[in-house]
Amino acid sequence: MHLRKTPPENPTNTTLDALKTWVDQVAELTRPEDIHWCTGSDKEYRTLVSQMLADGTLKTLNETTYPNCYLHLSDPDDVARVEHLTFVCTADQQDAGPNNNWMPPADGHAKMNALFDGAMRGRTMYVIPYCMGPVDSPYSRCGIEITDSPYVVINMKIMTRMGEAALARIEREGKFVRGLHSTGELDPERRFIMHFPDELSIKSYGSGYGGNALLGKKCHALRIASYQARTEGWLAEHMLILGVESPEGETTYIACAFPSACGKTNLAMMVPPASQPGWKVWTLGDDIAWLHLDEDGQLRAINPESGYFGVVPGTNEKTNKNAYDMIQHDAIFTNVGQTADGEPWWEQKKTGTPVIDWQGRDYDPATAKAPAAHPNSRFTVSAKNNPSYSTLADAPEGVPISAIVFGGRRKEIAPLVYEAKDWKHGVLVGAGVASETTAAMVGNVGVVRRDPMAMKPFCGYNFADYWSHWLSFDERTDKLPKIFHVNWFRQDADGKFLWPGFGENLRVLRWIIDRCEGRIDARRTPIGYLPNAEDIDTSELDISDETMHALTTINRETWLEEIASIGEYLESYGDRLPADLKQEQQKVAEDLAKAS
Ligand code: GTP
Ligand code: SPV
Ligand code: MN
Repeated sequence: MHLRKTPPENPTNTTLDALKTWVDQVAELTRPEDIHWCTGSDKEYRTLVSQMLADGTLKTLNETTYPNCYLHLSDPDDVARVEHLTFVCTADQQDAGPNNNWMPPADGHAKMNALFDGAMRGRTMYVIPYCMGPVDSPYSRCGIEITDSPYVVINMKIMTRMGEAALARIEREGKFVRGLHSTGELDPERRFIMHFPDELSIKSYGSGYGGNALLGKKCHALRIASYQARTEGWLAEHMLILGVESPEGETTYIACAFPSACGKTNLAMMVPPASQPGWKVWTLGDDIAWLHLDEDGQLRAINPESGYFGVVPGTNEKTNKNAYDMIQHDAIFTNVGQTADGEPWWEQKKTGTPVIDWQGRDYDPATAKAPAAHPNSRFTVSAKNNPSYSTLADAPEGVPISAIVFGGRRKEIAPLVYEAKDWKHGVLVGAGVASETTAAMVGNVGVVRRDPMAMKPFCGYNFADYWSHWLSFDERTDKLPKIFHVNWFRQDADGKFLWPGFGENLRVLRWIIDRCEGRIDARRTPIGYLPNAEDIDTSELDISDETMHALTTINRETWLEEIASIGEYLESYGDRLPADLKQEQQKVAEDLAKAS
């Protein structure tokens, strides 16, 4: 039995009774020392940073070369998302589907409430009002995250529209997603990320890591939002949004879904190479897109986030100059190494030498067996730091999407780019996405698994119902975007990438735009339209005709196996699988069998 002290006075003057009551209930359960309602001000951010510098949660980096940059080192057992500990609690298990871990809502609450009982003793409880999307957009949705982690508060300040404006909207609307988070003991045995989509609520305990703890991001903006989006007729997707501006000044907006650590941030802010004069890329978002049909039947996208929580390793002036530049100031680094003069260091940084690793231990590159930065080390930075930031990222109406692009990390099989035959076939292309696993989640790295629409870890309901929802858009408008598939990660027998990637990916985006505009032909094959090799500009690239041939053709035998494997995967969804999707799969299988 706990000795129950009266919880602290809840200092809010919120006009919303439901909110005040919930905060009181959480304080009653978790027993914090203090309650702080976050205003979202810069002063509040600085005060929290000072406090964390004093208690060692944050460390200052070199103040001359990295002004206002801080380093946070996580518990070594808490550096990635934990899919095996992430649950969707719906009344009927079938609604969560085979793609989610499931628990009955009552059991989920009981389990989580036991963990939260007294969890905030001696700590401050922060109440964070946030808005996902521009505060004045009808497409945006709000939430409140209650947490005992000041690290979460400063990250939420960068990643979301956080504070008073969000609270005002919540009070006006009366509706908000309830997220409760505590870092707890950081014990992987006492860690769960639980979602209650019918109640629009989230409970997360035992992790301080990004996707597990910044509840506005994957928990709200994808799992809960995808569930809500289905009933409301829109889509919440794991997609970057970018604008490609041609030398003539025409901008085409594209949304791309790639699995975690498969190149969204890089593509979203790529710098066009010198060989592509006059082309510009504008970033709308790097991780999440909310897509709505407008009154004219045009699909429009907003980015619900306002910052980037990006993979650090691999970032340099050559691969991603915009990201490299934007993290030179006003950034939070999590789990990178450090140089002797207090600069952050990570693999492929190209400058400096690490002397301390991501666990704060002495590091000697000459003898080290492991990287200095954790492979999933991250930066948190405001989107406005990005030199290619598009001001339309704040537009309440979003941007019109001309192309949807799926992709994965595949050594073999998937060509550089192909186009789906139509929307229905495009849904099959998305459902069939497979990718090698990465360090963004706890578990083995490099194992190929199905990751439909890059949403395997994030779809808040049964994938079969999700595909039906995607298919239903075909009946609602005749202006749907074209759907494509790309693969930047094909390798040769020696494990060398066939395609240079990064900024050179613009060449592929140009092919996609040309196809959207009906400017070029392509080869119709059973899996979709493949480019004529000469239609992808390779000027000034050191790439052989044989390599381009390999990248733009398919092997019938391996594709027969691939489509059969996709068929088996779809079958695992049983009766709920939409018949149209099965038909699309069978059509591809038959056409491949007939092709010679
Ligand atoms: P999440 O934030 O986990 O959702 O990841 P993301 O999809 O935004 O991936 P990101 O852009 O951070 O890239 C992850 C890793 O892939 C980094 O180490 C990049 O350097 C590498 N990468 C990105 N684009 C390319 C590419 O075109 N080619 C190759 N070879 N590697 C790439
Ligand atoms: C991902 O894993 O897809 C990320 C990082 O974008 S996290 O916020 O941890 O989800
Ligand atoms: Mn992501």
